[in-house]
Amino acid sequence: MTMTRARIEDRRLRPILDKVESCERLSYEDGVAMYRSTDILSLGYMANLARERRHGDITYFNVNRHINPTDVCVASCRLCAFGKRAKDPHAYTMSLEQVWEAAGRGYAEAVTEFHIVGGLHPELTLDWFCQMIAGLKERYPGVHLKAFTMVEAAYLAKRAKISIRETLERLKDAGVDSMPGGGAEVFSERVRRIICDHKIDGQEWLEAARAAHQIGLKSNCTMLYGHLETAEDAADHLVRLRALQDDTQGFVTFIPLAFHPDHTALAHLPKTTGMDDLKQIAISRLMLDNIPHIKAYWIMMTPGVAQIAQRFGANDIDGTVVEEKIYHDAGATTAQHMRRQDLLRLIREAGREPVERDTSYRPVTRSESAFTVLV
Ligand code: V47
Repeated sequence: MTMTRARIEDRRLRPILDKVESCERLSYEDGVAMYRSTDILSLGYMANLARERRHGDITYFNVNRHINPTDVCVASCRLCAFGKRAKDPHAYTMSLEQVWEAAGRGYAEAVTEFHIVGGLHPELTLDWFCQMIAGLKERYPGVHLKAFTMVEAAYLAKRAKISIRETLERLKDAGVDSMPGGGAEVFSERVRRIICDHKIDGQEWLEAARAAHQIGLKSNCTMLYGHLETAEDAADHLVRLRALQDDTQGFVTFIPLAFHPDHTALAHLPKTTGMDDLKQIAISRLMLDNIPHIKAYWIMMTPGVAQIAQRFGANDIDGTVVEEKIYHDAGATTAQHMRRQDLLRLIREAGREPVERDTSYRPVTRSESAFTVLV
């Protein structure tokens, strides 16, 4: 037995280490065993091995802006504190001009990506969204438009009475460059019935992602954890994402999202702990051997945990995230954006080399003068 193997405290992880060392794919059962384990250092060791094999010391970040054109939503998912009924006096819907104006507010020169998601609005049409996208492209031609979750696209398709593929083609023609990973939650039907019963089911989410990838739209993928899911549900979710990725190679980044219960109908549930968050990052890296990037989203796991995650399997920390709303409505106490210099410090102090990237993970080089606008 090698020294490393002997140091693996949880004996059930030893055969998993053998597989990781020989680059062998882990099984669903391995996933369940890892979720059941509390041997966080061994999980971290293995995940770091896989991470450094692929990415060395690099940690990616980007300079992005979130735009949420509306929080009006016909679904009332118990997991969500963001969506509002149209009648709610606190609900908002931006006009096209307001979206275009919000996109350019501050730091516009530096932003390389707009991350655009919102509620399932009962009246805004596919044409309206295509106009919104085309208007953004016209005004900010150099900015990558990462827009609409699979859930939003499926809803627009249903309302327009056309296929998901045609809907995605229309959005792509209007200027959508790729899609974010939200709305996947956890694929387990049992859990979905409780936390988001108004949403498309797991199979439909995967089929929408397949259609996006088939027409050349890359996307991210996510899993919402820390609510009612079991170890089996979580391992199943990762295995299903991995199977689709084998077919399409369309997923770029996986982002595990910690459930924030405040102001939701599940407010009685406890928040995730540091152990949950780091375990989730490590297991994602180990199970998703065909998805290149694993993101520790600092907004949801706090900058401190996202930093440590860079040694537990993550190779991305998200970005400056100007004006995040979805997590802050659910009680996130992190800032709504982070200064570039603070991101750089977090990454460097984790012993990693920061690389600013665009949405396609191409390095972004900036002149010194450009840094001054990135406070
Ligand atoms: O789809 C909603 C989740 C997602 C809550 O692709 C909640 O680069 C926790 O998908 N507690 C939106 N989570 C965020 C998202 C995302 C974030 C960062 C980067 C990318 C990317 C995607 O947030 C929703 C849902 O899964 N969510 N409410 C809540 N109370």
